[in-house]
Amino acid sequence: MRVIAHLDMDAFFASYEQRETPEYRGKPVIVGGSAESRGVVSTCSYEARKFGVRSAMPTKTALKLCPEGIFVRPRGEAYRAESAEILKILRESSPIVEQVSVDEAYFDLSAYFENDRRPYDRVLESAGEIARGIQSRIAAERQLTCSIGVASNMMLAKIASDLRKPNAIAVIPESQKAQILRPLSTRALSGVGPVTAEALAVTGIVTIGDIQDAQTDLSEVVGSFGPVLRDMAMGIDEREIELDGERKSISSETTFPRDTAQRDVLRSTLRELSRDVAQTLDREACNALTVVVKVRYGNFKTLTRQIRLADPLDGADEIYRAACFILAKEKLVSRPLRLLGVGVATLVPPNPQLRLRF
Ligand code: TTP
Ligand code: MG
Repeated sequence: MRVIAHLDMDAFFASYEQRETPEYRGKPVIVGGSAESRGVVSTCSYEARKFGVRSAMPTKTALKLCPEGIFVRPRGEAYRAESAEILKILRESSPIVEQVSVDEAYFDLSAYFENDRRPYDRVLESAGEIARGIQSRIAAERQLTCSIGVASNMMLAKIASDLRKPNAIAVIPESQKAQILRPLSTRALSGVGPVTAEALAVTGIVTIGDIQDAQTDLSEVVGSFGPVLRDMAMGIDEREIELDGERKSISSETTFPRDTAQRDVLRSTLRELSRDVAQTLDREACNALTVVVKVRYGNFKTLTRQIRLADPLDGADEIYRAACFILAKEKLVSRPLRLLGVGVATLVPPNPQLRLRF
Protein backbone atom coordinates (compact mmCIF):
# COMPACT_ATOMS: atom_id res chain seq x y z
CA MET A 1 0.00 0.00 0.00
CA ARG A 2 1.33 3.36 -0.98
CA VAL A 3 1.14 6.02 1.70
CA ILE A 4 2.28 9.47 0.65
CA ALA A 5 2.36 12.69 2.67
CA HIS A 6 2.80 16.30 1.64
CA LEU A 7 3.95 18.97 4.06
CA ASP A 8 3.42 22.67 3.45
CA MET A 9 4.42 25.33 5.97
CA ASP A 10 1.71 27.83 6.95
CA ALA A 11 2.31 31.41 5.75
CA PHE A 12 5.96 30.43 5.73
CA PHE A 13 7.93 33.68 5.35
CA ALA A 14 5.44 35.59 7.51
CA SER A 15 5.38 32.96 10.27
CA TYR A 16 9.17 33.00 10.29
CA GLU A 17 9.17 36.77 10.79
CA GLN A 18 6.55 36.45 13.55
CA ARG A 19 8.68 33.90 15.35
CA GLU A 20 11.78 36.10 15.11
CA THR A 21 10.01 39.26 16.26
CA PRO A 22 7.50 38.57 19.04
CA GLU A 23 5.80 41.98 18.58
CA TYR A 24 4.62 40.80 15.16
CA ARG A 25 2.71 37.82 16.55
CA GLY A 26 -1.06 37.92 16.17
CA LYS A 27 -0.73 40.88 13.81
CA PRO A 28 -1.08 41.30 10.04
CA VAL A 29 2.46 40.81 8.73
CA ILE A 30 3.07 41.28 5.01
CA VAL A 31 6.35 40.09 3.50
CA GLY A 32 7.21 41.58 0.12
CA GLY A 33 8.93 44.23 -1.98
CA SER A 34 8.39 47.90 -1.29
CA ALA A 35 5.32 49.74 -2.57
CA GLU A 36 7.49 52.53 -4.01
CA SER A 37 9.49 50.23 -6.28
CA ARG A 38 6.36 48.39 -7.48
CA GLY A 39 7.15 45.38 -5.33
CA VAL A 40 4.75 42.48 -4.82
CA VAL A 41 3.63 40.52 -1.77
CA SER A 42 5.55 37.26 -1.26
CA THR A 43 3.19 36.10 1.44
CA CYS A 44 1.35 37.41 4.49
CA SER A 45 0.23 36.14 7.88
CA TYR A 46 -3.26 34.71 8.26
CA GLU A 47 -4.17 37.87 10.20
CA ALA A 48 -3.40 39.87 7.04
CA ARG A 49 -5.36 37.47 4.82
CA LYS A 50 -8.55 38.58 6.61
CA PHE A 51 -8.03 41.98 4.94
CA GLY A 52 -7.87 40.34 1.52
CA VAL A 53 -4.09 40.54 1.16
CA ARG A 54 -2.67 37.72 -1.01
CA SER A 55 0.62 36.48 -2.48
CA ALA A 56 1.69 38.10 -5.77
CA MET A 57 -0.52 41.17 -5.17
CA PRO A 58 1.24 44.55 -5.62
CA THR A 59 2.44 45.76 -2.21
CA LYS A 60 0.72 49.04 -2.98
CA THR A 61 -2.64 47.26 -3.11
CA ALA A 62 -1.84 45.42 0.14
CA LEU A 63 -1.09 48.78 1.76
CA LYS A 64 -4.52 50.06 0.74
CA LEU A 65 -6.33 46.94 1.98
CA CYS A 66 -4.41 46.76 5.23
CA PRO A 67 -2.89 50.11 6.20
CA GLU A 68 -2.17 48.92 9.76
CA GLY A 69 -0.15 45.97 8.40
CA ILE A 70 3.48 45.41 9.33
CA PHE A 71 5.41 45.42 6.04
CA VAL A 72 8.65 43.41 6.00
CA ARG A 73 11.20 42.79 3.21
CA PRO A 74 11.90 39.13 2.41
CA ARG A 75 15.08 37.47 3.66
CA GLY A 76 15.68 34.57 1.30
CA GLU A 77 18.78 33.20 2.98
CA ALA A 78 17.12 32.98 6.39
CA TYR A 79 14.10 31.16 4.98
CA ARG A 80 16.28 28.68 3.17
CA ALA A 81 18.25 27.93 6.33
CA GLU A 82 14.97 27.40 8.21
CA SER A 83 13.73 25.14 5.45
CA ALA A 84 16.84 22.97 5.81
CA GLU A 85 16.14 22.52 9.55
CA ILE A 86 12.56 21.46 8.87
CA LEU A 87 13.73 19.00 6.23
CA LYS A 88 16.12 17.46 8.77
CA ILE A 89 13.18 16.70 11.06
CA LEU A 90 11.27 15.20 8.16
CA ARG A 91 14.17 12.99 7.12
CA GLU A 92 14.20 11.45 10.59
CA SER A 93 10.69 10.17 9.96
CA SER A 94 11.16 9.01 6.39
CA PRO A 95 14.24 8.47 4.23
CA ILE A 96 12.19 9.12 1.10
CA VAL A 97 11.76 12.88 0.95
CA GLU A 98 11.40 15.15 -2.08
CA GLN A 99 11.57 18.84 -1.41
CA VAL A 100 9.63 20.73 -4.07
CA SER A 101 9.92 24.29 -2.85
CA VAL A 102 11.28 26.24 0.07
CA ASP A 103 8.29 25.37 2.27
CA GLU A 104 7.00 22.18 0.75
CA ALA A 105 8.01 18.50 0.58
CA TYR A 106 6.59 15.09 -0.23
CA PHE A 107 7.54 12.10 1.88
CA ASP A 108 6.75 8.43 1.74
CA LEU A 109 5.33 6.65 4.79
CA SER A 110 4.62 3.30 3.09
CA ALA A 111 7.41 1.51 4.99
CA TYR A 112 5.53 1.93 8.28
CA PHE A 113 2.67 -0.18 6.94
CA GLU A 114 4.44 -2.84 4.92
CA ASN A 115 2.80 -5.83 6.63
CA ASP A 116 -0.35 -4.08 7.66
CA ARG A 117 -3.46 -6.07 6.76
CA ARG A 118 -6.04 -3.45 7.69
CA PRO A 119 -8.21 -1.80 5.00
CA TYR A 120 -6.50 1.03 3.07
CA ASP A 121 -8.53 3.80 4.69
CA ARG A 122 -7.57 2.65 8.20
CA VAL A 123 -3.90 2.58 7.23
CA LEU A 124 -4.13 6.12 5.85
CA GLU A 125 -5.75 7.20 9.10
CA SER A 126 -2.81 5.76 11.08
CA ALA A 127 -0.43 7.57 8.75
CA GLY A 128 -2.30 10.75 9.68
CA GLU A 129 -1.23 10.12 13.28
CA ILE A 130 2.41 9.85 12.22
CA ALA A 131 1.97 13.12 10.35
CA ARG A 132 0.54 14.67 13.51
CA GLY A 133 3.67 13.60 15.38
CA ILE A 134 5.88 15.30 12.79
CA GLN A 135 3.75 18.42 12.93
CA SER A 136 4.12 18.53 16.73
CA ARG A 137 7.86 18.12 16.49
CA ILE A 138 8.16 21.00 14.04
CA ALA A 139 5.99 23.14 16.33
CA ALA A 140 8.07 22.25 19.38
CA GLU A 141 11.53 22.51 17.82
CA ARG A 142 11.03 25.27 15.27
CA GLN A 143 8.03 27.16 16.68
CA LEU A 144 6.34 27.09 13.28
CA THR A 145 3.09 25.53 12.14
CA CYS A 146 2.53 23.45 9.04
CA SER A 147 -0.18 21.46 7.35
CA ILE A 148 0.27 17.88 6.21
CA GLY A 149 -1.87 15.93 3.78
CA VAL A 150 -1.90 12.12 3.66
CA ALA A 151 -3.26 10.01 0.82
CA SER A 152 -2.49 7.20 -1.60
CA ASN A 153 -0.53 9.34 -4.07
CA MET A 154 1.35 12.61 -4.52
CA MET A 155 -1.40 14.58 -6.17
CA LEU A 156 -3.97 13.74 -3.49
CA ALA A 157 -1.49 14.33 -0.65
CA LYS A 158 -0.78 17.82 -1.96
CA ILE A 159 -4.46 18.62 -2.33
CA ALA A 160 -5.04 17.28 1.19
CA SER A 161 -2.37 19.51 2.74
CA ASP A 162 -4.26 22.51 1.39
CA LEU A 163 -7.76 21.38 2.37
CA ARG A 164 -7.86 22.60 5.97
CA LYS A 165 -4.89 24.94 6.33
CA PRO A 166 -3.47 26.26 8.65
CA ASN A 167 -2.09 23.86 11.28
CA ALA A 168 -4.05 20.94 9.85
CA ILE A 169 -3.66 17.23 9.24
CA ALA A 170 -5.93 16.07 6.45
CA VAL A 171 -6.31 12.50 5.23
CA ILE A 172 -8.07 11.69 1.97
CA PRO A 173 -9.55 8.19 2.35
CA GLU A 174 -8.94 6.08 -0.74
CA SER A 175 -12.65 5.19 -0.86
CA GLN A 176 -13.69 8.86 -1.04
CA LYS A 177 -11.05 10.38 -3.28
CA ALA A 178 -13.20 11.03 -6.36
CA GLN A 179 -15.94 12.52 -4.22
CA ILE A 180 -13.58 14.83 -2.32
CA LEU A 181 -12.10 16.07 -5.60
CA ARG A 182 -15.50 16.88 -7.13
CA PRO A 183 -16.10 20.43 -5.85
CA LEU A 184 -12.50 21.60 -6.29
CA SER A 185 -11.45 23.90 -9.12
CA THR A 186 -9.65 22.33 -12.07
CA ARG A 187 -6.71 24.56 -11.06
CA ALA A 188 -6.08 22.20 -8.13
CA LEU A 189 -4.76 19.62 -10.63
CA SER A 190 -1.07 19.79 -11.42
CA GLY A 191 -0.45 20.99 -14.96
CA VAL A 192 -3.65 23.02 -15.06
CA GLY A 193 -2.52 26.64 -15.23
CA PRO A 194 -4.58 29.71 -16.06
CA VAL A 195 -4.53 29.05 -19.82
CA THR A 196 -5.71 25.43 -19.59
CA ALA A 197 -8.26 26.35 -16.91
CA GLU A 198 -9.67 29.04 -19.21
CA ALA A 199 -9.79 26.67 -22.19
CA LEU A 200 -11.71 24.19 -20.03
CA ALA A 201 -14.01 26.87 -18.61
CA VAL A 202 -15.02 27.92 -22.12
CA THR A 203 -16.46 24.43 -22.61
CA GLY A 204 -18.23 24.62 -19.25
CA ILE A 205 -15.67 22.63 -17.24
CA VAL A 206 -14.94 24.48 -14.02
CA THR A 207 -14.66 21.88 -11.27
CA ILE A 208 -12.89 18.54 -11.13
CA GLY A 209 -16.35 16.99 -10.95
CA ASP A 210 -17.06 18.49 -14.37
CA ILE A 211 -14.04 16.62 -15.74
CA GLN A 212 -15.23 13.40 -14.10
CA ASP A 213 -18.63 13.80 -15.75
CA ALA A 214 -17.38 14.97 -19.16
CA GLN A 215 -18.79 12.85 -21.96
CA THR A 216 -16.49 14.15 -24.67
CA ASP A 217 -12.85 13.28 -25.07
CA LEU A 218 -11.04 16.22 -23.50
CA SER A 219 -8.23 15.96 -26.02
CA GLU A 220 -10.37 18.24 -28.21
CA VAL A 221 -9.77 20.94 -25.63
CA VAL A 222 -6.38 20.19 -24.13
CA GLY A 223 -4.73 17.90 -26.67
CA SER A 224 -2.61 15.03 -25.41
CA PHE A 225 -3.10 16.22 -21.82
CA GLY A 226 -6.72 14.98 -22.00
CA PRO A 227 -6.30 11.37 -20.82
CA VAL A 228 -3.89 12.44 -18.03
CA LEU A 229 -6.41 15.02 -16.90
CA ARG A 230 -9.15 12.40 -16.75
CA ASP A 231 -6.98 10.16 -14.59
CA MET A 232 -6.05 13.00 -12.25
CA ALA A 233 -9.69 14.00 -11.90
CA MET A 234 -10.45 10.45 -10.72
CA GLY A 235 -7.64 10.72 -8.17
CA ILE A 236 -5.17 8.57 -10.08
CA ASP A 237 -1.50 9.61 -10.08
CA GLU A 238 1.32 7.12 -10.56
CA ARG A 239 4.23 9.53 -10.08
CA GLU A 240 6.98 8.38 -7.74
CA ILE A 241 8.72 10.58 -5.21
CA GLU A 242 12.05 11.66 -6.62
CA LEU A 243 14.94 11.55 -4.25
CA ASP A 244 16.73 14.63 -5.33
CA GLY A 245 19.26 17.06 -4.12
CA GLU A 246 18.92 20.69 -5.06
CA ARG A 247 16.44 21.73 -7.66
CA LYS A 248 18.23 22.38 -10.94
CA SER A 249 15.68 24.10 -13.14
CA ILE A 250 12.28 25.71 -13.05
CA SER A 251 9.90 25.79 -15.99
CA SER A 252 6.35 26.34 -17.05
CA GLU A 253 4.68 25.35 -20.29
CA THR A 254 1.33 25.31 -21.94
CA THR A 255 -0.32 23.34 -24.72
CA PHE A 256 -2.54 25.46 -26.94
CA PRO A 257 -6.12 24.38 -27.59
CA ARG A 258 -5.23 24.87 -31.30
CA ASP A 259 -1.77 25.10 -32.91
CA THR A 260 -0.98 28.78 -33.28
CA ALA A 261 1.55 31.17 -34.81
CA GLN A 262 -0.37 34.29 -33.81
CA ARG A 263 2.10 36.77 -32.35
CA ASP A 264 -0.24 38.31 -29.82
CA VAL A 265 -1.29 34.91 -28.46
CA LEU A 266 2.32 33.77 -28.24
CA ARG A 267 3.40 37.01 -26.60
CA SER A 268 0.72 36.96 -23.93
CA THR A 269 1.37 33.27 -23.26
CA LEU A 270 5.07 33.97 -22.95
CA ARG A 271 4.32 36.75 -20.48
CA GLU A 272 2.18 34.48 -18.38
CA LEU A 273 4.72 31.66 -18.40
CA SER A 274 7.52 34.10 -17.52
CA ARG A 275 5.50 35.41 -14.60
CA ASP A 276 4.94 31.87 -13.44
CA VAL A 277 8.64 31.02 -13.58
CA ALA A 278 9.62 34.32 -11.88
CA GLN A 279 7.17 33.59 -9.08
CA THR A 280 8.67 30.16 -8.44
CA LEU A 281 12.18 31.62 -8.57
CA ASP A 282 11.13 34.19 -6.03
CA ARG A 283 9.65 31.54 -3.78
CA GLU A 284 12.86 29.53 -4.02
CA ALA A 285 14.84 32.66 -3.21
CA CYS A 286 17.02 32.03 -6.28
CA ASN A 287 18.21 33.88 -9.38
CA ALA A 288 19.05 32.21 -12.70
CA LEU A 289 21.79 32.44 -15.28
CA THR A 290 20.15 30.48 -18.10
CA VAL A 291 16.84 31.00 -19.88
CA VAL A 292 15.33 28.14 -21.90
CA VAL A 293 12.53 28.16 -24.45
CA LYS A 294 10.75 24.99 -25.53
CA VAL A 295 8.48 24.67 -28.54
CA ARG A 296 6.53 21.76 -29.95
CA TYR A 297 5.02 21.75 -33.43
CA GLY A 298 1.86 20.05 -34.68
CA ASN A 299 3.82 16.93 -35.65
CA PHE A 300 5.18 16.66 -32.07
CA LYS A 301 8.68 17.67 -33.11
CA THR A 302 10.06 19.38 -29.99
CA LEU A 303 12.95 21.83 -29.75
CA THR A 304 14.60 23.56 -26.82
CA ARG A 305 16.95 26.51 -27.14
CA GLN A 306 18.70 28.41 -24.40
CA ILE A 307 20.95 31.35 -23.67
CA ARG A 308 23.38 31.86 -20.86
CA LEU A 309 23.41 35.36 -19.41
CA ALA A 310 26.25 37.34 -17.92
CA ASP A 311 24.21 38.54 -14.94
CA PRO A 312 21.70 36.52 -12.97
CA LEU A 313 18.07 37.48 -13.45
CA ASP A 314 14.93 36.83 -11.49
CA GLY A 315 12.19 39.13 -12.79
CA ALA A 316 9.29 38.20 -15.07
CA ASP A 317 10.12 41.03 -17.50
CA GLU A 318 13.73 39.93 -17.85
CA ILE A 319 12.74 36.30 -18.43
CA TYR A 320 10.13 37.42 -20.96
CA ARG A 321 12.62 39.57 -22.90
CA ALA A 322 15.21 36.77 -22.99
CA ALA A 323 12.58 34.29 -24.16
CA CYS A 324 11.39 36.64 -26.94
CA PHE A 325 15.00 37.06 -27.99
CA ILE A 326 15.49 33.28 -28.23
CA LEU A 327 12.26 32.79 -30.21
CA ALA A 328 13.27 35.46 -32.72
CA LYS A 329 16.95 34.57 -33.00
CA GLU A 330 16.30 30.85 -33.49
CA LYS A 331 13.28 31.51 -35.75
CA LEU A 332 11.27 29.04 -33.70
CA VAL A 333 7.88 30.25 -34.90
CA SER A 334 8.45 29.15 -38.49
CA ARG A 335 5.34 26.98 -38.11
CA PRO A 336 2.35 27.07 -35.74
CA LEU A 337 3.13 25.88 -32.22
CA ARG A 338 1.34 23.18 -30.33
CA LEU A 339 3.20 23.90 -27.11
CA LEU A 340 5.26 26.75 -25.72
CA GLY A 341 7.41 26.59 -22.61
CA VAL A 342 9.79 28.87 -20.73
CA GLY A 343 12.30 27.82 -18.12
CA VAL A 344 15.34 28.93 -16.20
CA ALA A 345 18.37 26.93 -15.11
CA THR A 346 21.78 27.41 -13.50
CA LEU A 347 20.13 28.61 -10.32
CA VAL A 348 22.26 30.77 -8.04
CA PRO A 349 21.70 32.46 -4.68
CA PRO A 350 20.36 35.99 -5.03
CA ASN A 351 22.91 38.73 -5.41
CA PRO A 352 22.82 40.78 -2.20
CA GLN A 353 23.29 43.96 -4.22
CA LEU A 354 20.20 43.23 -6.26
CA ARG A 355 18.25 42.81 -3.01
CA LEU A 356 18.80 46.53 -2.37
CA ARG A 357 16.14 47.26 -4.95
CA PHE A 358 13.47 46.53 -2.35
P1 TTP B 1 2.97 28.98 -0.15
O1 TTP B 1 3.09 27.67 0.55
O2 TTP B 1 2.19 29.05 -1.41
O3 TTP B 1 2.33 30.07 0.84
P2 TTP B 1 2.51 30.25 2.40
O4 TTP B 1 3.36 29.19 3.01
O5 TTP B 1 3.00 31.66 2.65
O6 TTP B 1 1.03 30.18 2.91
P3 TTP B 1 0.11 28.89 3.05
O7 TTP B 1 -0.20 28.81 4.51
O8 TTP B 1 -1.10 29.22 2.24
O9 TTP B 1 0.88 27.73 2.56
O10 TTP B 1 4.40 29.55 -0.46
C1 TTP B 1 5.51 29.37 0.40
C2 TTP B 1 6.37 30.61 0.44
O11 TTP B 1 6.80 30.95 -0.87
C3 TTP B 1 5.67 31.82 0.97
O12 TTP B 1 5.75 31.93 2.38
C4 TTP B 1 6.38 32.95 0.27
C5 TTP B 1 6.84 32.37 -1.03
N1 TTP B 1 5.96 32.83 -2.12
C6 TTP B 1 6.36 33.92 -2.89
O13 TTP B 1 7.43 34.47 -2.66
N2 TTP B 1 5.53 34.35 -3.90
C7 TTP B 1 4.32 33.75 -4.17
O14 TTP B 1 3.59 34.18 -5.08
C8 TTP B 1 3.92 32.62 -3.36
C9 TTP B 1 2.61 31.94 -3.61
C10 TTP B 1 4.76 32.21 -2.36
MG1 MG C 1 3.01 27.22 2.55
